[in-house]
Parts: sequence; structure tokens; C-alpha cells
Amino acid sequence: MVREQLKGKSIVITGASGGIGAEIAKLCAASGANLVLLARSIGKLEQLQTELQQKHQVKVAVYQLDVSDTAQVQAVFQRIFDTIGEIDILVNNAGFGIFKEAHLATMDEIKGMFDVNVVGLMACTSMVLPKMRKRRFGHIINIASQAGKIATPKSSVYSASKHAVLGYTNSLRMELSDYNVQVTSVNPGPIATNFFNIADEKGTYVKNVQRFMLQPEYVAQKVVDSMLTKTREINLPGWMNMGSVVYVLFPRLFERIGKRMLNRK
Ligand code: NJP
Repeated sequence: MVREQLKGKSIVITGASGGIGAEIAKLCAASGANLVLLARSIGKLEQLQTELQQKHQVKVAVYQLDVSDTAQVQAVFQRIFDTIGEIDILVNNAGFGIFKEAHLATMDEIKGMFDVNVVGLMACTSMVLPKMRKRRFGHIINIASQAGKIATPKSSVYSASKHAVLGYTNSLRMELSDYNVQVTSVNPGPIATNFFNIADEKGTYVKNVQRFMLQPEYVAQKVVDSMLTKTREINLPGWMNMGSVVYVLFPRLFERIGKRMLNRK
């Protein structure tokens, strides 16, 4: 399906070397958007670059970037501005999780998750904000998580990092509402990607939530459909969001029942 509003637009995607980032890239290219793909695995980015350029005749630039390195973020975005020009859409997708109880998480793991999921996302956003505000045009899409709305056992740090992403995203939306810059958060449940190679080494969670698992192509399609629209939030699957509504209304009850029901890691 061609999304006409994306034709010729410049879209930057972090964490584009696999998972939903790569699927978002494929759909954007199919709609004629020019892409800048960022991740640490430059080889995978180059492979995707070749595939998309050949298949869709769009421009695809790739840069190696560890979003947790702020100096690198600043240098790469400056190169993008110098060589490609304006960025119309930024998809902050790079992220990872480690499912562990709080007392077992090391400081390196805690800092690692926050440096990538939170500080990295803010660093990339900070680079595009002045230009988007000045142009009065743009869209920032932050891949958060249902874990940003409901905390579950064994995801204290990951969940905290995604709560931070949602807090930042909601404030940003208000700050930018007079500047015609759209801000969308994406809150998926479990998606069948390599995310679980790190998050769930033993495979316990994957086994327990197999029947709820979303496909990355489906999540990507919902994200790309929202581009350059006023979509506030994408919650997938839709029913999972009901949990966060109930949580806000009845937190004590939810935690008492949910402690067992949500302990699937
Ligand atoms: O995971 P995966 P997903 N600097 O592992 C990149 C969220 N989410 O697609 O650097 C720059 O296939 C990594 O690239 P590389 C999740 O929190 C997921 O599922 O080359 N990039 C790769 O391209 C995350 O925010 C689920 O290793 C870095 C990409 O990130 C987003 O969805 C559920 C990086 C990760 O691809 C995409 O994750 C949910 C760094 N330091 C939210 N570190 C789920 N899968 O169940 C990693 O609610 N990347």
C-alpha cells in the first residue's frame, strides 16, 4: 500500500538494523520516502540499504550510531543535516530490555537501559527539535511500550525507562502543539523480534506470552499509517490498553491480582 503523504519525505529511523525498525523502513520506502537508517550494526544497515534502493528507487543513507553516545548522536545528526537536509519524521525506535528483578540488575544494566531507551531517545529528539519548531513541520514517533503504562514483576528497570519515555513524549506533545509538529507514542505488547534474545535469555516469557505475540510487520504497519497524522498514541493489541485504564482506577486491586497474572517472565 502506497501512503501518498510519505512520498519524498525524509524519515530517520533509529534501531533500523532489525525488528520493527527494519519493517518500518521497508514500508516507508515502499511509499517513496527517502530514509536515513541508524544502528550499531552497519553491515545489516548496508544490506537493507541495498535491498530498499533496488526495490523502490528511493534514497537510503546509513550511519553507524550508538544512541547512548551523545557526542556520536550530535555528530551523526549534524552530518545528516549537512548532506540530506531537513528531517520530516524521526522514529525513535532503538531500545532494549533485560528482564530481571530489581535486586539482580547490575548498575551497568540499569545505566545501559536508561542510556539507550531514555537518554539516547532524548538526544536524537533534541537534535531535530529546533529545526522542526522553526519549520513548523515534523513528526516525532517514540517507540515506548505497554511496559511504560503497566509495571510488571521482573521489568522494573525496563518499565521505568519506558515510563520515562512516555512522560517525555506527553510533555513534548504539549510543547509542540502550537508548532504543527506531531508527537506519537507507540505502546506495543510483546512482538516477535530479536528483542527477547537479550530480554528473556531463558525463553520463559516468550513461551508464556506466545499467543499474544504481535508480528513486527503488523506493528510497523500501524506506525507507518500514523505518520504525518495527529495520532496521539498507538496501543497494541488494543485490549491490552484496558489494563492500564483499570490500573489507574484501581491500583491496589490491580497489583494484588496482577502480581500473579502478570508475572510471566
Ligand atoms: O527489538 P530488536 P525490537 N544504539 O532487538 C537497536 C520496543 N519494544 O524491534 O544497534 C543504537 O529486534 C538495534 O540495532 P543494533 C523496544 O524497547 C519491543 O522489538 O544494530 N541502536 C536494533 O536495530 C525498542 O525500543 C517489544 O544492535 C541500538 C533495535 O535497536 C523497540 O521496540 C515490546 C542500540 C532493536 O531491535 C524496537 O525493538 C515493546 C544502541 N545502543 C516495545 N541498542 C518487543 N519486541 O516485544 C539497540 O513493548 N539498538
